[in-house]
Amino acid sequence: MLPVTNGAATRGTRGRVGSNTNLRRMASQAGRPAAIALACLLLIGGTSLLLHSRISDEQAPGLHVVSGGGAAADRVQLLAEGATLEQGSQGVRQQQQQDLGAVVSTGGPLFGSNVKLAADQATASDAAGKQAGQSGRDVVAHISKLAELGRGAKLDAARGKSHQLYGTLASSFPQRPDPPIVELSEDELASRREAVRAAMLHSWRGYEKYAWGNDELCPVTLKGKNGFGGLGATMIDALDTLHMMGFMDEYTKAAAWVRAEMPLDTSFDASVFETIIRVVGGMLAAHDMTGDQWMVDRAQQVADRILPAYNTPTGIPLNIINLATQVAKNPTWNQRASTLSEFGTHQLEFWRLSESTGNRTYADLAEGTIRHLHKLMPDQGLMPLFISPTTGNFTVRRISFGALGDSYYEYLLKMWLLQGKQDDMYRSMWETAMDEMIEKLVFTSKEGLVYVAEFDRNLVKHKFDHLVCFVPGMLALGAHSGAVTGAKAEAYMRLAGDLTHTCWQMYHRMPSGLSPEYVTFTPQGMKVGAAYNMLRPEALEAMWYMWRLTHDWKYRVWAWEIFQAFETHSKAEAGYSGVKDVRAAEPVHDDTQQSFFLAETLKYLFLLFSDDSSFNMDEWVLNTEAHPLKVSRPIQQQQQQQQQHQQKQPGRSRDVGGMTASGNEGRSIARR
Ligand code: DMJ
Repeated sequence: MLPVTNGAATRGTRGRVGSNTNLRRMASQAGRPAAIALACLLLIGGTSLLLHSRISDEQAPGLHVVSGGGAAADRVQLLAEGATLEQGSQGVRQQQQQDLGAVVSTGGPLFGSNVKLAADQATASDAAGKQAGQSGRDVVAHISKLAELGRGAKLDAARGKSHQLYGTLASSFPQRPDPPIVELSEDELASRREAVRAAMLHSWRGYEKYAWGNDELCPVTLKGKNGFGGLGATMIDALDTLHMMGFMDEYTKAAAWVRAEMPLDTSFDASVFETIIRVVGGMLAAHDMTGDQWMVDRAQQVADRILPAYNTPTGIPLNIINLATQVAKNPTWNQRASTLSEFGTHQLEFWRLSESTGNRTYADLAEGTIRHLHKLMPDQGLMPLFISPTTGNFTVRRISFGALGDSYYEYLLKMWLLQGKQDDMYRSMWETAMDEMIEKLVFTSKEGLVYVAEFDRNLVKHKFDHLVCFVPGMLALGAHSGAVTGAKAEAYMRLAGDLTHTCWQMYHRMPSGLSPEYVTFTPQGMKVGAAYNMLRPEALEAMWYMWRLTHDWKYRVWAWEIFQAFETHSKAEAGYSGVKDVRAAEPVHDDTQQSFFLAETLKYLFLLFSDDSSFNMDEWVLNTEAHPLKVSRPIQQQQQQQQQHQQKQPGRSRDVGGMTASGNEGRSIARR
């Protein structure tokens, strides 16, 4: 067990969303001169419209899939930015801070929805706050109009290109009536769980029959493929879901493969991030659920092969490592920089591995990178996407809660939770980031959909990845767990609800009922960006957290509709497949069953139709691949709890903290 500090967590007080000070600050940021500057910027800004660019987060080594020709422009831009910043390396940090500061001050007026959100929180008696909010809204309304004109002009210019990229299928979809919200009986809930279990079994059987030991199943051509280092990503990703759902024979067979056959020395350039979240995380979760110590041993063997990636001048790890030769590198397309969402998503797994092995190395290495960011940008929450592992400085100014950025923010909150709320650095970095996100990147579309935009080279990009749908679950978890409290927690919950609604609309408005990979928001409304669907989990993740924390039945209704769309359009002869174009009423399969479909998508669906005792959110934390890890507690608290538990339950074999114990005794998750 790692030593843990016993000091009480201190709570940050800065930037309270609902406070009068903040209202006034927001309103003053929405000042007229800055607003006019921004409008001019938008009107005369660069001609390259990047709304359709996308670099995939699927880090098949060296294979950063680019979807859409716009990504070429994105790369050119990254290279140019990198070059410029390299030249001025001495002033990089200062420059970035100035730039961000400038953007904040000029970007203020556009953040109308944020001002509105803050204004809405003002109490009726708080006339000063209301007045400030109102004047902010007036300025915002004026400037938003100008900005929209600017965006409209650029969109017109880009329209021909967009049609080339995405064909002539309609890309904008009208609202459809919502389904009725009906509460379900226990029997109906049980039958929904059963339907999800059947989907899991269908996915698993396909993998077992045609792709055993491979990373993923090709469910149409009926074969396996390896994109994650050949460690059997699906096998390991599926372990805890099989266990939760009570498929014990299948679990046992898969676990035996992990123990005896998982190959560690295939010469394959593996993504460090994917290997940690899927393979190391999957085995640690299996350990935490069953107590099988050899799972930790296997996780450690894999982690040890990855550690050379940390041998850099700054300790910021490289993205890719060959598991056989242990030679690590970064991709060339981003100037050999390391990626925020990748090095920022090792912390949970490495912390838990250190706890389980008694070897601090893993936790210290992973934490070192976050401490580096904290030192580099002590007052800033939003972090750019790429950093040089050699200089330790950022190489771009791009900020995103989607691909390349997402799970860094998730892990700030979850590290605070996993460590038993002991280290306030993580919590306060998370709170600052959330406040900055709300202030700078949250918008409401013309049709009333709330979304989180991206930021790139002094411009806000009104692009919303399906990946960003993890944000509402994270906000709700933060509010529930006390990472923020009072009016701010309420504001976070409100935003979480609004964002979950947008994520739901991304499915509900499509002819197939499946969400595209990303949408853009234009003056004409929500439009499809990249039309494919990869069976991603984030919207269902949001719905699960929101169901659990509000008990509003609409989340179960929405989730069920999404599940039906998977059943209708994604189910293949063996397993489930992604689809190429969600705008088609009968979309074509892409022949890949992503391993996260078993780890995450089906797990969240199962939990959505299970009762609350199925998963204790205070005692378990899900990693970004939905693998449950056990929360650490201060040693005193652990001892007290053990004593109480033994007094109450003398016959019980083992406390696994409210989740599945092997054999499913007591408070089990693994019930139909
Ligand atoms: C998963 O591998 C993880 O959730 C990751 O954080 C993001 N991408 C996929 C799911 O979409």
